[in-house]
Amino acid sequence: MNIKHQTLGEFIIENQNAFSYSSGELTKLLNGIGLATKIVNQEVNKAGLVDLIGEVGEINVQGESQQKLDLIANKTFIDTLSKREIVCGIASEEEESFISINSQDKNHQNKYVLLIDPLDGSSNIDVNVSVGTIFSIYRRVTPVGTPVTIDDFLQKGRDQIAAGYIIYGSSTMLVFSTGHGVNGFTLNPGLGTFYLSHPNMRQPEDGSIYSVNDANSEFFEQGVNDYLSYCKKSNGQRKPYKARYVGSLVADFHRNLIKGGIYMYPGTVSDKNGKLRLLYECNPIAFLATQAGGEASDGKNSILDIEPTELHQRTPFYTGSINMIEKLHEFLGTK
Ligand code: AHM
Ligand code: MG
Repeated sequence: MNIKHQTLGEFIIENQNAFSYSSGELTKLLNGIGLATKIVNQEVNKAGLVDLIGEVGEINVQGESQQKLDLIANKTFIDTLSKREIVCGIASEEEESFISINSQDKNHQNKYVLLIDPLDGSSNIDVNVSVGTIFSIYRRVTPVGTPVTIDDFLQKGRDQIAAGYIIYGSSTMLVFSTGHGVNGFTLNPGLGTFYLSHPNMRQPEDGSIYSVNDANSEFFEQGVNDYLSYCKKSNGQRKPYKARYVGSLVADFHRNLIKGGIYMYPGTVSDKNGKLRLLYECNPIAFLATQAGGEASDGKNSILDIEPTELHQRTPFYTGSINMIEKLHEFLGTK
């Protein structure tokens, strides 16, 4: 088959045997995510047309104001996946606690839990800049047929079965990995079909883009600022790196994945663990980065080795081209 014409559905069926613990369940789950994505995509695209923009006024569990599309995306993913009984539990960045699905039904044999940031970078919605969805899938650690517990969600990133993101950008793309490389699919909006457009994505080992909220630099540790000065300096071999930061992790990561670069959200003096959530944002992106030949760390260790202790835990986050992360670690003294 000509790879250019392969649909998401065909790709999933063709690669089913490569999925860990394959039983058709992960296939259903990925198809369910694809379906929910198309619904959310329609809403995101309509945002400028109808009165969907603006804050609802509610404050989410992180203490941030939620916008309508956050709520719509959250509900769409939860409804689509729970009604189809594809997963046994869902944890969302927008929900205080995890949701147990059909926990009373002893016949409910589903093995997977989903962790999701339904709409990341949502402050960009009302200015028409790309936003994204990030998801992470684990095999439950408690017995099937029993209610899920917090232990099913507090797993190390290294134990992810699959992870991915959707970028609602100039095109809508679904990028995911089941532990056998990273593949990207682009939505044909006319047909409502995802096509394999970026097979076997690899992050260049070197890059010349750095993505960070530079305005916070007075609060960064010295090593981070020394690395930033290094990025901004030319030398005999190269020009200064390019600064690119739109404030949507998915968009900034996607660019750096394709072109080569580094994304940073360091801790600050007051917020030692930075802003990003380990389970909903950092682990899935770290899984993809390493599957594509890149790296992700908290400044010392691999993100994927962190033992989570709470659902909404935050961590400093650095991800990108492997040689750039290594250079950063030199400046941080953690090489
Ligand atoms: P959110 O989950 O509230 O959308 O926040 C996460 C986002 C990331 O997508 C982005 O990289 C970062 O926050 C931007 O934060 P800042 O505005 O502090 O630079
Ligand atoms: Mg987020």
